[in-house]
Amino acid sequence: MSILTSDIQAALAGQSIELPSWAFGNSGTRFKVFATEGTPRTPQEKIADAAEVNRVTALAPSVALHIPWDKVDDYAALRRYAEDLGVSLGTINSNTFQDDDYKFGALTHADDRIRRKAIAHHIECIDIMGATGSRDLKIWLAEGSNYPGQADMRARQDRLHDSLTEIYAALGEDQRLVLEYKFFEPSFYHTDVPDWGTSYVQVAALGDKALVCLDTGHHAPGTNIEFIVMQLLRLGKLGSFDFNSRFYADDDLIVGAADPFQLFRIIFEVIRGRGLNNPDVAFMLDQCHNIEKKIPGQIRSVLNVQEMTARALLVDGDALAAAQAANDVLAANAVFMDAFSTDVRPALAEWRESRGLPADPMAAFAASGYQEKIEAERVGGTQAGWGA
Ligand code: PSV
Ligand code: MN
Ligand code: MN
Repeated sequence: MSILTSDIQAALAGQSIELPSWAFGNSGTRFKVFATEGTPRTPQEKIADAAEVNRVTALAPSVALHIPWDKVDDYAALRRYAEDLGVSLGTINSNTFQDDDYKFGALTHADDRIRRKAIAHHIECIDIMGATGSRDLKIWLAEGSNYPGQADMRARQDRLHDSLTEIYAALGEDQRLVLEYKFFEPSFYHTDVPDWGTSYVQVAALGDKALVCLDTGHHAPGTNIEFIVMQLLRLGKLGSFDFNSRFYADDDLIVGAADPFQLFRIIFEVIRGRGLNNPDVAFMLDQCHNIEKKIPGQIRSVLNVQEMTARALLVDGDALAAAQAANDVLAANAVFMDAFSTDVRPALAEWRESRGLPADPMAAFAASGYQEKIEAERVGGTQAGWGA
């Protein structure tokens, strides 16, 4: 009998992870953007690549877009194109970080003309959401200051609130806004939305359709991220995840690559807080594949999430509760570690096959010939994105 009980299998079958369109484009470090052969030249080609990840895993049925990186004339047509490939268009990410006007801020800018321009961009994103059928607008702000005394931090919070209030008012009934925090970069002294507390305070002031986005790479080293996950779920304010992993800063590496145990702990709290397969909590990746091939990089990523989800579902909740109630520190920790230390890969492979999926999605993609085909076909031109 499989170690994956029918309840665990049902939970795994309900899992879906949104892929970022920009993971398929060329991206870079601050120093160099390496071109990868076969890189998409259009938003359509990025979506086609994302659909491949879903084809071999059944884990990734939607694709997030970044505006203006994925700007097209006809978003309804883009939606039909995606749906024909078996995926939907998901979160719309705004972008106020690549325009000279925003050197000193966008939604917090002291100059009303620039602030209005940034608000208008977000309202345009909401219009796009109507055409793409997207529910969520994700806002990450590259705003802050580099030197003490440079900016009136308090006035900027007030302007941020005013700007977000206008954007919030433009949301449709079934649309939401998620505000992403990041503790530093590109500003190094202060950031206007540096932490979950600030994001929470700002979204709580708006209403029920405004929530927090937690990007796993956006915390200081050593931060207990699963505690934040627990708290936001407890408050009903965790709207979405941007998954990735990091060794040093905002590395945007493959989720689960740097610290699989951290991913396990996060997913354990998601399960504990009833956030798994809860439509109110979106699971997204926010990654860049600078030196590895991008489609296999995304396949590896969703499989890592699936693997740690299976392990977290194996935690014996009754035994854990009993050990916690008895203050049996070592027994409680052992229950936790037993689940984390279980190799679920053979059971997952078997389960995938039983559902008509490849037991080894990485191998299935490699054997499909898709990578060779795009490398031969896509010559010339790169899509806008990081480094472009
Ligand atoms: C910022 O570092 C961020 O995490 C935001 O989510 C952006 O939209 C994204 O990266 C772009 O990769
Ligand atoms: Mn992010
Ligand atoms: Mn980031």
